[in-house]
Amino acid sequence: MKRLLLLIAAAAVVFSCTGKGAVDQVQEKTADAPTSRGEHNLVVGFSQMNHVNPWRVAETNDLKRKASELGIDLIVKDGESSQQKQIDDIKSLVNSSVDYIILAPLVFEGWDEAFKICRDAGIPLIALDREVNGIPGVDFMTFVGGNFVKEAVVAAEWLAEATGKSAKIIELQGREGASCVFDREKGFRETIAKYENMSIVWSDYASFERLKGQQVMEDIILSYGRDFDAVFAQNDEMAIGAIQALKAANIQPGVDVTIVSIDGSKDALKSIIAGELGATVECTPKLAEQVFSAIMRNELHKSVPHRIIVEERLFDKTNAIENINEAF
Ligand code: GYE
Repeated sequence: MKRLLLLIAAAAVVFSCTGKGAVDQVQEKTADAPTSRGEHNLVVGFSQMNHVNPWRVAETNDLKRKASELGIDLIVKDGESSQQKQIDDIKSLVNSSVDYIILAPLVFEGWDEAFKICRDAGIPLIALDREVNGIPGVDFMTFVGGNFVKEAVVAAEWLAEATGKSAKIIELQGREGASCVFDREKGFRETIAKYENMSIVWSDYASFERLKGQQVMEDIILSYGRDFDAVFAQNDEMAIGAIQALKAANIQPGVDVTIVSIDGSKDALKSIIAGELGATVECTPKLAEQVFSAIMRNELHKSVPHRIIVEERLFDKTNAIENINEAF
């Protein structure tokens, strides 16, 4: 029910911000915002869910970079892949009297206590890179991130094209209960449903981690077998792990099996150049510009869009080389 409210509230926002143009507009209007309150620098707390993959590390580093450029103090907490630890981290940030809290939430549900603590303390909360089940503008100020459904639609359409609309697919999902996981599942599955010869023959979770991706792929080959011709991994790290498992089983990635994933990491682009990964849909961890623009707007008492969605590209063999240097 609350998810429905979230969608209605999001749809009703007057100031919708999709794409780089809209973000630039926000940045332009906030260039003169103060980054201190009276005597003290703005203090922003960041509850990161973990640092288990390069994406998470890149996201934290990008926030640190931008905060230091603006003269804002950033306090980073590592949730160690535990929602309870993240809630405790938020309590501790509230006790430290930070001015804002950014939350990169492990899962979608179960943040009501955190919302209330922040609301009671008058500290605006920003949901970053994954969504939370709450009401924007009430439970949290804004969500900054990608369009996960769209990412998976683009991945599925690429796969349809690459396989002549015929593929038995292994799906590697990230972590159960995360918004990007069920949105990517939805986008991918609804898209391949349009093609009668495309189907998912096996699906499993691999925590968005490389080693897990490798282990899960090894297990799939053992228990399901080799009767598949494509892999859709919900992030690059799991795809790269799966590629290692395929090679170890003498299945040639890029030849016997077509692989598509999401994120656009440097290692993924290298793998595309090596002819192993077929394509990756960008999901950028570099969200600091948008996050701090939202904070600056709020400091200026200007309206902040409830959803700030970034544009994302597709990388394949046609553009991997030209984009590798800027990849994370
Ligand atoms: O794709 C993955 C990360 O939440 C959008 O989480 C993010 C996802 C990203 O661990 O690599």
